[in-house]
Amino acid sequence: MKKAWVAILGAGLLIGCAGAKKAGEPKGLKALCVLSPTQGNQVKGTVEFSQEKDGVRVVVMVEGLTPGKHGFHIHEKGDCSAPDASSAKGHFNPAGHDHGAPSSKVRHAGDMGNLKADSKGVAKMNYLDKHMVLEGKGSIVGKGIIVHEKEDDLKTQPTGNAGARVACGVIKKAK
Ligand SMILES: [Cu+2]
Ligand SMILES: [Zn+2]
Repeated sequence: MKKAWVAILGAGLLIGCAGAKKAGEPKGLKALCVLSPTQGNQVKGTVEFSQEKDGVRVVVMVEGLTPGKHGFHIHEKGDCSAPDASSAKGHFNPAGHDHGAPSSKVRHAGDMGNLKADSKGVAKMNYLDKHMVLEGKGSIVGKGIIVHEKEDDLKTQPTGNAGARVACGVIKKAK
């Protein structure tokens, strides 16, 4: 009897989700990523993405950093299972471009440049990204986000030479 109820509840939830998906307008798309520390680090935070008319608004809040700049990218795998987050693999690069700055015409879709931490180790960033998309081909949903130990020099291929990975998270679709 209990099993039957679970099955009915499960079917109801599935129908509910399918309905919600259909009703969503592209301009209302949002995604969220919670960043957790890799082994031996204390860096954590959140990244919110929301579709705007001219691009994707990226709002970041990270703490536990050393003061200064830290490379900040979307990586190709939404997999933070390795203690050093190497499981997230390389920069998300569906177009096969070179690494660059967020403002570059040619860059990886995942190149978000650097976070700049203040003397308390807190970094906040809010910018409009014209390369990333939240649905369809090249969508960032399901990909990983990495915060690095060092500054991204925005030039060195293919990583920006930003060093170790101090925090990792997976981008999930949000309502
Ligand atoms: Cu990276
Ligand atoms: Zn890159």
